[in-house]
Amino acid sequence: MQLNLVLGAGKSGLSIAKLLLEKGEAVLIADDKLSKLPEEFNQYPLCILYSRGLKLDLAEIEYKRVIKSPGLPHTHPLVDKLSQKYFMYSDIEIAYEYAQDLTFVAITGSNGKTTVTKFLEHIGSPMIVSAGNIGIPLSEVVLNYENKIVALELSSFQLEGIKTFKPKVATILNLSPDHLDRYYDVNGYYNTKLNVYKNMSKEDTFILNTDDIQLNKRIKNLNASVIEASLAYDKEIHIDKGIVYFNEVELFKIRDLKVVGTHNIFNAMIAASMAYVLGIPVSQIQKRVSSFKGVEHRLEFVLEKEGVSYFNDSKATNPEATEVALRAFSHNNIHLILGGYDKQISFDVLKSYQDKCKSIHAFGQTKAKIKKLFNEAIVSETLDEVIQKLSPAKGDVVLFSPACASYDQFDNYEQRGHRFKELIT
Ligand code: UMA
Repeated sequence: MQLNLVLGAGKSGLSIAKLLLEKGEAVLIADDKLSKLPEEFNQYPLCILYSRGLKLDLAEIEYKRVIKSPGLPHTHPLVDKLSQKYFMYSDIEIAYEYAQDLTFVAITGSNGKTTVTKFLEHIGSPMIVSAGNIGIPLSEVVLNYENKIVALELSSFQLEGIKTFKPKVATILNLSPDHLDRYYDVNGYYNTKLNVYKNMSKEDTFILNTDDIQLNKRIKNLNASVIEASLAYDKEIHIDKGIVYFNEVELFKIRDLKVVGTHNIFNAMIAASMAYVLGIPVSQIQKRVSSFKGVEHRLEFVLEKEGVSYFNDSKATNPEATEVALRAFSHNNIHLILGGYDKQISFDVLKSYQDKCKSIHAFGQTKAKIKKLFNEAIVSETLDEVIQKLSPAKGDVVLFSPACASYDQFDNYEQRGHRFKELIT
C-alpha cells in the first residue's frame, strides 16, 4: 500500500490526514513541532507520525502523493527537495477529489475574502456552509456534509497546490501586494490567485470586479462565463440610486445594510450576486443581506440601543486598521475607544480623524500616549471603566477600534471583543 505524505500537522494537515484515513488510505504525517498525534488518530492503524520532523530523509521514501500545509513555504529544504519529484498538493485539491454532491463557490483576493465568505454563508444558510482559509479545513466539510454549497475562502497558499479544483462560481475580489515574504515578486503572488479559475468552463460563472486595475490587467485564459461588477459603472452588477442590481433584478438597498463602509457595499454586492447565481430566492437575499452584522470583531455591528449604534472592531490591532474603520463612517458623531498593549508604534495617523469624533476614550497600557496625542481624550484604566464613562446621544456611533494589541489586559482580540459586547448589552 502506498503512503500519502502530509507535511505539517496544523488544522489543514490533521484534517486532510483524517479524511484520507477515513477513505482507507495510509498516511505518514510529519511536523517539526508535533511529537504526538491527537488521541482520535489512535483508531487508524494506517497512520504514522514521523517523529523526527520535516527532515530531508523523508524524501528517500516513495509516496502516492505529497500534501503540503499552506503555511509551509517552498523554500523549506524538504519541500524544495520533494517538489523536484512530486506535485505539492494542497489539502483543498485532495478534499475536492473526495467531495461528493458538494457545489463550490471560491472566494479569493487580497482583502475582504473572509467577509464575503461569511456574508454568502449568512445569505444562503443552511444550504451554504463556509470553509477554507476562514479557519475550517475543507476536509472537515467533506467528511460531514452532502448536498451543500460550500463558500470556500481560498488563500494564495492554498491555490498553489490545486490541479483539478473547479468551482461553479468564483471571484477574485481584488489584488494588492501581500505575502511578499513567500513570493519572488508581486507577480508570483498575483498569478497564484489566477489559479482559482484555471479549470472553470462556460457553464461556470466568474464574477469580475472591473474596478480593480491590477486584476483586469492580468486576467487571461478565462473560460468561465463572466459577470461584471462595479461600484461606479453600469455593469451587470451595479448600483443605481442606492440600489444594487443584477441586470434588472433588485438585489438590495444600500441603506438596509448593517455593515458600513464602501468596501462592505462591494462585499455585499458580490456575496448577494453569488447567491443569486446559485439560485437563492431574491426575497431571501434581500432579507438576509440586511441582517448580516459583519464578521465578528471586524467592524462588526453589534446593536442599536436608544438610537446609538455600537460597532466592535477589536481586530483593529494597529492604527492603520482603526483608520479604515474611521473612514467607513461619514458623520462626525463617533465615540472612539482606543488603547491596549504598547507595541511602541505611533498613533499619529489617527490625528486627522479627530474632527469625526465627539469623544475619544483611552485605556490600557497606551492610554498616556493617546492622551498626549488627543488632549481631550478621556482616560480610563480598563475597558469596563470606559463603558461606564460613555455618554453618547441618539444618532451617535460608539466605535471600539483600539488600534492596539490586547495582551496588556486580555488573552487575545477575540476575548477583548467579547468583553466589549458583554459590557454594552
Ligand atoms: N510547520 C512545520 N515546519 C515549518 C512550518 C510549519 O512543521 O517550518 C507545521 C507547524 O508546526 C504546524 C503546521 O505546520 O503544526 C501549521 O501549518 P499551517 O501554517 O499551514 O497552518 P494550519 O493550521 O494548517 O492553517 C492553515 C491556514 N494557515 C496558513 O495558511 C498560514 C489557515 O489560515 C487556515 O484557516 C487553515 O489552514 C484551514 O484551512 C490562516 C492564515 O493565516 C488563518 N492564512 C493566511 C492569511 O489569511 O493571510 C494565508
